[in-house]
Amino acid sequence: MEIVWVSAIPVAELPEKRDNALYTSNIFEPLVLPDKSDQPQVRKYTFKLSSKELSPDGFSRTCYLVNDQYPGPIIQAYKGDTISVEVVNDLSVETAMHWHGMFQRGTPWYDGVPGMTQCLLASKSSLTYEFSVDEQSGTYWWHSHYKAQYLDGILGPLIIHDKNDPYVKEYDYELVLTLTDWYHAIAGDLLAGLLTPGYKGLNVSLVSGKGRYNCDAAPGSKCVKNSPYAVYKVKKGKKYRFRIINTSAEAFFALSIDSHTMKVIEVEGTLVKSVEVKQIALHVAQRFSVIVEANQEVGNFWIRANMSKSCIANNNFTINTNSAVNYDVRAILSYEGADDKEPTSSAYPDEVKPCRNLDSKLLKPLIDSPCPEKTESVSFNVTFDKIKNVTAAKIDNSSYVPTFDSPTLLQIINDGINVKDLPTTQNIQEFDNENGVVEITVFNTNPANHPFHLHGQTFYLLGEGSGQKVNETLNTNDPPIRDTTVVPSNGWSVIRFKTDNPGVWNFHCHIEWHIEIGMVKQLIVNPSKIRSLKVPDSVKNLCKAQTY
Ligand SMILES: *[C@@H]1O[C@H](CO)[C@@H](O)[C@H](O)[C@H]1NC(C)=O
Ligand SMILES: *[C@@H]1O[C@H](CO)[C@@H](O)[C@H](O)[C@H]1NC(C)=O
Ligand SMILES: *[C@@H]1O[C@H](CO)[C@@H](O)[C@H](O)[C@H]1NC(C)=O
Ligand SMILES: *[C@@H]1O[C@H](CO)[C@@H](O)[C@H](O)[C@H]1NC(C)=O
Ligand SMILES: *[C@@H]1O[C@H](CO)[C@@H](O)[C@H](O)[C@H]1NC(C)=O
Ligand SMILES: *[C@@H]1O[C@H](CO)[C@@H](O)[C@H](O)[C@H]1NC(C)=O
Ligand SMILES: *[C@@H]1O[C@H](CO)[C@@H](O)[C@H](O)[C@H]1NC(C)=O
Ligand SMILES: *[C@@H]1O[C@H](CO)[C@@H](O)[C@H](O)[C@H]1NC(C)=O
Ligand SMILES: [Cu+2]
Repeated sequence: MEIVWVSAIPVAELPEKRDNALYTSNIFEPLVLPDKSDQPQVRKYTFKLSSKELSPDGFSRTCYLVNDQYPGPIIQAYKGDTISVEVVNDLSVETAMHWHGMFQRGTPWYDGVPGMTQCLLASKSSLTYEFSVDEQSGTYWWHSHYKAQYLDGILGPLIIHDKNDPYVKEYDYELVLTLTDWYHAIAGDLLAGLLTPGYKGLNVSLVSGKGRYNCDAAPGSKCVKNSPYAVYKVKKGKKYRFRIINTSAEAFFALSIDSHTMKVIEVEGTLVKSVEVKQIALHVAQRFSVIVEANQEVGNFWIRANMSKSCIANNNFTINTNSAVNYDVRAILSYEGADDKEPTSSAYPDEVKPCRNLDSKLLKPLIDSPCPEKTESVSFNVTFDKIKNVTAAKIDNSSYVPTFDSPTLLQIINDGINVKDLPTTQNIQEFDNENGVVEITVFNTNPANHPFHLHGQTFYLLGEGSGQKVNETLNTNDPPIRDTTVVPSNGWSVIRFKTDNPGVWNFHCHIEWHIEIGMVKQLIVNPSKIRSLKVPDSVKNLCKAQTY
């Protein structure tokens, strides 16, 4: 075997020299942390979006890349800093950038959801997104929030360090690892295909942008065999904090490293009491930090990202899969001084349940955070249906239809519309109590699992179960705090959060195919407060410049 020390694609010439060059490390190298300064800093990045050929799994296709990198540049900042990213759209299509997990308190217009918080960023235009990260630290990511474009390459890690992180002494280096399913067609075409029965789309999976496609399955295509595995180099005796991000469209992953255990310390920005596991479960948009100690004999070990076939619903409602898909996705953990032979290490038996959250009982917040009493409750009922022969996803019998030319947030602020007057296809839920605590129960009446993600805040996950009735005791004492949770097939989940961050917050299933067919709710938090916010002209101007 050839272990290739994979280096990132060189950063293209940037419009001007900014922090990019300093912190956008090669994803396979330990993070180079930004300078620690006593004063909060503005961390400035420029993201140039362009269309390029790339073959991360050997198969060559057109991708949408940021600064010519896949995965895109790693944004890093310290808690308290301001992140400022100039997004320059050199694609021939529109886009919008979402900063996944950022609270955006006071800047809801930078959340990057077209139709809710901004108009689309037209081809050949730019927008600087600027937001502070005062209240949060941890492992996040950024991605396009338009037409599943992140599956074409527009995504990357976003790491907020905490100078007072209590775990910082327990590891020597930090590494970032991303997991994704990968397709050989532009996502926009896949979306169209989704509505065509029997379409076969999913091809392979990637660990940190590297995978291996069986080129024999695609005769006549531009495909190079034995594409190199992703390789993470470690030194014997050292400890590594792996920041793991599931950036896939649909696939569920069970991740393990042969012969090594993983000490989980963070889930989606919240530190947890450390717990040792052999395998972690990652649904769409979920993130973990784990500490891995390089405590074995010098050698090479498989990193296994087992993609569970059973969780990829092979039906008309999702993307279909085919038998040539490689579900056994691998990368390599290679000790310094090891030979260049392929690992011969063997896998642990499965520890996690396919398609489900990692057991919530394992994820106790490090700082005691009992859940506040609720002030109101709502429930959402998720179903699939057909509208004019086309599959639609519905919440409470209504499929969300975005209004790209008049985002809800701007309608409320600029036009002073009454939220209640919005059409039913806007799937609005209003919460106008700034001291409120809302409890949402999501009922899922179909056999697919739905990883629901809430923008603008984290939530307490009080419980989840089977059936159409909440029949288990909810945990209000020490529930996990997350921003994404899997609503189980034919089951329910109960979450709670404080309605103290004014904005229009997207609450949606993160399976791209389900978003696009309407599995979305707009939570309008404190509309009376929203009206007094001042939208920057740069954001308003996007709507004036609309050409679509
Ligand atoms: C790979 O993807 C292409 C394009 O989506 C599809 O036509 C093809 O059937 C897939 N093939 C395999 C073997 O996965
Ligand atoms: C992560 O995994 C789940 C499957 O559990 C998948 O549906 C989801 O889309 C993946 N992607 C992200 C971004 O988390
Ligand atoms: C899925 O599509 C096929 C082909 O059009 C159709 O025969 C079948 O009834 C559909 N199944 C469901 C559950 O809609
Ligand atoms: C891992 O993959 C195997 C083979 O596809 C499957 O049987 C098993 O259920 C998977 N494990 C998990 C936890 O998904
Ligand atoms: C959700 O909607 C479905 C279909 O209309 C219905 O059968 C089910 O009882 C509803 N569930 C709840 C909890 O309201
Ligand atoms: C819907 O699909 C059915 C069965 O394929 C077909 O007979 C009917 O004409 C279609 N209706 C519309 C409005 O396209
Ligand atoms: C769902 O809405 C449709 C109209 O869009 C209506 O005909 C139907 O009765 C509604 N179903 C339920 C369960 O409310
Ligand atoms: C709740 O209901 C589901 C579905 O009917 C059942 O599988 C589960 O065992 C029940 N749980 C309890 C605690 O009764
Ligand atoms: Cu879904």
